Amino acid sequence: MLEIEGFSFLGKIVTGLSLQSSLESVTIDLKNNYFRFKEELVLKKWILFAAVLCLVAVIAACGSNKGNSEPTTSGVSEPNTAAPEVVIKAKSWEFDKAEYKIKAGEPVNLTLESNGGVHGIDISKTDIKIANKKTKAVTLEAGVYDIVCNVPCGNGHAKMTAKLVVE
Ligand SMILES: [Cu+2]
Repeated sequence: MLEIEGFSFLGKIVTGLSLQSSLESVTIDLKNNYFRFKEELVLKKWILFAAVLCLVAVIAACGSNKGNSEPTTSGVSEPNTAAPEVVIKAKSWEFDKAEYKIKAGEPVNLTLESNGGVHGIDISKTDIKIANKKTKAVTLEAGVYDIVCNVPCGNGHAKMTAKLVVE
């Protein structure tokens, strides 16, 4: 009896030990897995980080490319002999056309001729101003701009507007 009990006691110890060792191995396994999991997570974070960096670089590159490929924005310079000329005729209180058309991204000599009254023009969305009997070479991006008289010229001054269609 005693011996059997001893055996069973031993057996319990043995079982307990093997249980403990198997628990240990499970713990170690879990630990290893946990660390592996953690490593993977760190690796994934780095991959994600690298991917985001690449994306940012690509977007930045696209942005700067776009900036470079765009035609020179609203440039104004002295008359360019090679450029076509568009004459805007003004009188009190109207321009000779409701709409003037020019090409986008290419210099055009814009001339203001006032016949009757003193007028000048501002081109909206730009800082281009042309005084009477003056010519300026302008290069504009596609769009519709307003031409307005910039000289207080009397009753109809506010009505002196026209469109500059750049396409
Ligand atoms: Cu005016």
